[in-house]
Amino acid sequence: MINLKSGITPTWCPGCNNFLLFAGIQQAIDQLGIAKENVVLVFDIGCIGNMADFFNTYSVHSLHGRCIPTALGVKLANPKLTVIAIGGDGGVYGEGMGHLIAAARADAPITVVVSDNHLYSLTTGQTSPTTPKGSKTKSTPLGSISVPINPVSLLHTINPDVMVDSIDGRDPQLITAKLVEALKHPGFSLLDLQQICVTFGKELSA
Ligand SMILES: Cc1ncc(C[n+]2csc(CCOP(=O)(O)OP(=O)(O)O)c2C)c(N)n1
Ligand code: SF4
Ligand SMILES: [Mg+2]
Repeated sequence: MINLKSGITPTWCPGCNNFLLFAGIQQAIDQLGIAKENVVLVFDIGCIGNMADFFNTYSVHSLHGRCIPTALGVKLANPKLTVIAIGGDGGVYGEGMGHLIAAARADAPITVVVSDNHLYSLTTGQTSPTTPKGSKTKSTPLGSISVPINPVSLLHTINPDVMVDSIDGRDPQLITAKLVEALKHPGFSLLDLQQICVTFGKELSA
């Protein structure tokens, strides 16, 4: 199998679901036979963004909420590249929501992968756009008052042509299979991985 690891030991908490995504991205690239030099991974900020250090592919560790426009810039510069934007629910559905809508409207040919753990985890567990209503978090100690967004119905409303799926982010085989599907899709694709932050997610409502 192609070696895409930098050799730096991941700093995620033991049991963090991001380990599964890390393996899934490598397996999907390997299964598709994409040469390492033709892949660019663009990371957002957060626990998920720290994955930038653990790959030895061409990659960018961008700003919070800005993995999508950065990925689009890379794709525009060289359309032959396989460009994957990887971010969290806070980055993609919160600070980066405007960019997500613009990319979906344009059916931009990139793949976005969201580690959707329903929290701002790197900053120790504040509410995010997908936090279930009523959940007690560090920023909503009495329970979140907002309705969570549903990325699948939201994106299908914006553009029915985009490929969007929300799956169990704790199922390694499904992650790889769906990533392969998303990377084969010619237009915009988004894979939302439903995760649980094992450190800060214990009090989230079901
Ligand atoms: C522009 C900007 N705003 C805020 C922050 C602070 N910040 C760093 S990580 C983070 C939360 C990340 O949450 P998410 O995107 O869901 O990723 P996770 O840590 O859950 O993987 C925030 C608010 C920042 N680094 N940059
Ligand atoms: S705080 Fe949560 S999301 Fe961040 S590394 Fe730990 S388990 Fe993973
Ligand atoms: Mg998050």
